[in-house]
Amino acid sequence: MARHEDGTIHYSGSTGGWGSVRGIVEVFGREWATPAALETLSRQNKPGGFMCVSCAWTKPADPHTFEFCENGAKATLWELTTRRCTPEFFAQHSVTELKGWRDYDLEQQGRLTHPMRYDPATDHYVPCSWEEAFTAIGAELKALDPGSAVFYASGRASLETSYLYALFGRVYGHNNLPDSSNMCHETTSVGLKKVIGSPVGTCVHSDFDSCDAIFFFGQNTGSNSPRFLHPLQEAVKRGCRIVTFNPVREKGLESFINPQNPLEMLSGHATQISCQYHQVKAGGDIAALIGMCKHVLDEEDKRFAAERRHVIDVDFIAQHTTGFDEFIEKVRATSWDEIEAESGLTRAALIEAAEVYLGAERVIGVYGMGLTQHVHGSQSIGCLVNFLLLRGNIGREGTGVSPVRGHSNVQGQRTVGISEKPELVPLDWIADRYGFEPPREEGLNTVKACEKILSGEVKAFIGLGGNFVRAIPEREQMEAAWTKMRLTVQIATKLNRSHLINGEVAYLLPCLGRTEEDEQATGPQAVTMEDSLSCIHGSIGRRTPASPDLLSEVAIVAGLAQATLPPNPRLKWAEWTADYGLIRDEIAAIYPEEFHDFNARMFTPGGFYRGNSARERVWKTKSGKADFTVPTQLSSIGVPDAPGRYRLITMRSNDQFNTTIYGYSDRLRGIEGTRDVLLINPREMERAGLHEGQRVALVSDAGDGVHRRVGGLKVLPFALPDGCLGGYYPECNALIPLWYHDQASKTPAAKGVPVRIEA
Ligand SMILES: Nc1nc2c(c(=O)[nH]1)N[C@H]1C(S)=C(S)[C@@H](COP(=O)(O)OP(=O)(O)OC[C@H]3O[C@@H](n4cnc5c(=O)[nH]c(N)nc54)[C@H](O)[C@@H]3O)O[C@H]1N2
Ligand SMILES: Nc1nc2c(c(=O)[nH]1)N[C@H]1C(S)=C(S)[C@@H](COP(=O)(O)OP(=O)(O)OC[C@H]3O[C@@H](n4cnc5c(=O)[nH]c(N)nc54)[C@H](O)[C@@H]3O)O[C@H]1N2
Ligand SMILES: [Mo]
Repeated sequence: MARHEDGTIHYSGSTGGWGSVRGIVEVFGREWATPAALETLSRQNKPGGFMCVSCAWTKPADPHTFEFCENGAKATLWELTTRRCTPEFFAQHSVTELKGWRDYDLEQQGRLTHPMRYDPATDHYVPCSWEEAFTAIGAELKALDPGSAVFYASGRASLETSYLYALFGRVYGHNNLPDSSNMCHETTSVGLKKVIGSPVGTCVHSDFDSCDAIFFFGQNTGSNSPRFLHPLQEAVKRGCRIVTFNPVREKGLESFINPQNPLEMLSGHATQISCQYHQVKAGGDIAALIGMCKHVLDEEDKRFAAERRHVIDVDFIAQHTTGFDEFIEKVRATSWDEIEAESGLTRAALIEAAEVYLGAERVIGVYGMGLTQHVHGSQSIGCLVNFLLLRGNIGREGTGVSPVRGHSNVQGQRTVGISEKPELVPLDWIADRYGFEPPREEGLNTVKACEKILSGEVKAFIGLGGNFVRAIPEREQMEAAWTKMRLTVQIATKLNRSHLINGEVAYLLPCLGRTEEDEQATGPQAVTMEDSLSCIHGSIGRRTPASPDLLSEVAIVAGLAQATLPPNPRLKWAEWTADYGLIRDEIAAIYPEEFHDFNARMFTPGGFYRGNSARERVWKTKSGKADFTVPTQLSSIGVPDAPGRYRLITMRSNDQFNTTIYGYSDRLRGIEGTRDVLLINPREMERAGLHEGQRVALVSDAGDGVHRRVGGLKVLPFALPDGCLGGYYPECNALIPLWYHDQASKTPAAKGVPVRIEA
């Protein structure tokens, strides 16, 4: 374990490099290097190959020999594992027993092989036929009020599956279609849409080839979208400057050795990624952005007075924006003292950052969960947009705002209708095409679904992938309420905790993974997904399925729909299952602008771009312009500071994909062997009277009187700003109140959770 001078731990290597290769070997041993696995990996993220099941970063038209990263390889190998979780396994272990297992050990059992039904008499899962499962689930759904059922999607399933899933929900009679996006970039879908009229980022791949500066807020590229390090490295090499705001010094944003480059690997020569790294306080981004805007406006005043020259883009502001005057009034009225206190950064540091901005013709703003998972996350996004608008940095080549999405098709699921917000879906067209009246009232998002599960109003839950119970806040209350539901159905590849917290009637339906051959009546099928930069890619699995008893996600959704809905000749569930090209025709008919000639274009190298109005400076906002917005406060934290109260950041390690824990090595942060840790800086340790290695508990300090606690955490000195703590997601989710979420979008505020330490 490497140490800084002050005793804080860190990783002394670079991101990428040999460490990333060792990372794969450590998790998969020799299993990873079999010819079949290597063959599969060599087709990852390439035209004609399959699209990675890990992150949503874009897949270039000219891929590397191995267009994958350490974590993409782990995700693929995780699906390719030779281990199987069979009916015999379930016969040996009761559900109650399995509830005591770690998340890691549950998924270690390997791929699910048979459809299973929960048998309450024995407390075991028992095998059943697909026919039996569909019929029973259909009968349950038919007996319920459709408004009391929730159809969740986790962001991985293809556009084809997602389209059918949303259609199934609407014909059945609800818009209760929450998505993992509700815990993730919903803040973007709502916050960015409000100010620039686009719910997704405006950048395309070539923007990263021509930008002069990138401002990075709360996105951990090295662990969560490592392939993005390649364009970043290339950008730095041609002189682009990267300025990072993150409470944690994430290794990937510091330095990178490209594992695909033999010279770099042998020489150990790393590229320094960020030229400035600002350890902003958790929730301090609004203040940091206002500080930088303040310096830009000061310079505008100075240089205009001295040289009659503008540093802000006055023409763009006049022609394309609203709200500028109110915004600058707010900026001028905000003192540097307040900015320093709320951001935890000095005026000098913020001026240094703003100088990079002023020196750059073309600037991109990148962000991730560090902005979205806060109570005032939408306002942080608004402020990032304010900052970019000042110099016309949206809607020009080499500029833009670029949220980095999570799951490999999470953005696409929203594009093709998985949404609880009816106004985002062309319901009239759907009504017309299929001859039914779709529900028009707003459906339940994740937080609202949880509220109604707690109150008993939601009686059925279907999960298209994911591990909902583990991913949401308020773990204890939610787990208790979950078992009161009448019906729970989980469509999954591997066993996880959500499968063990089941309703009265419960089914576990195992599906094909994306790497596997999907053979249907008309032959092998391909599927499609949309990446973070709005490009659509075809994907073909070629591996032999993990078990002959698996069905594809399309077949499962269609099977459930057929068993539930009255016959309607326009809903061709069987034909669609036989030929996914017909589903793509349906998508093209409902979304012609984005998906015309879908079948012909799906294998375009690099994907086909579905377009973005804001990129063209067409603003689909209420005002018809891009809106400057005035934040209502400088901190994005939802409860005021108090003595002994800390802001807990729930983090992902380099050895996990969301709730899937690959192993216990967070190599890039130097944390090894355990995830039960509390990260805290040495000054705060001293103030709190803690010593390294001591076991402590975190308790909720949200002021609502509810007792929430996570114990057994080992104190580790770590370079964090004062007042901030670090812990892992999902272990710390029990500490997040359900009501603690972004004000505009209800995205749980997992990055600024109010807690106290109990020694
Ligand atoms: N290997 C791997 N890849 C993944 C995932 C995974 O779990 N593992 N998950 C996928 C999913 S679904 C998603 S959404 C993405 C998530 O990818 P990211 O958006 O990177 O999400 P996180 O790792 O949760 O946290 C992001 C960063 O925000 C920083 N941060 C915390 N609070 C603040 C703050 O107040 N301000 C600022 N500026 N920064 C802050 C944290 O230190 C961290 O570096 O990754 C996707 N890719
Ligand atoms: N505290 C805290 N909480 C968070 C976050 C945080 O940063 N902090 N992040 C939030 C975010 S960004 C997200 S996206 C959510 C994630 O929430 P989810 O998307 O619900 O969770 P995952 O862990 O991605 O789901 C993993 C499971 O998906 C199943 N699976 C894997 N591949 C497939 C497949 O191809 N098909 C099907 N049907 N199933 C499959 C496997 O059974 C696996 O166990 O968590 C959120 N919760
Ligand atoms: Mo996510």
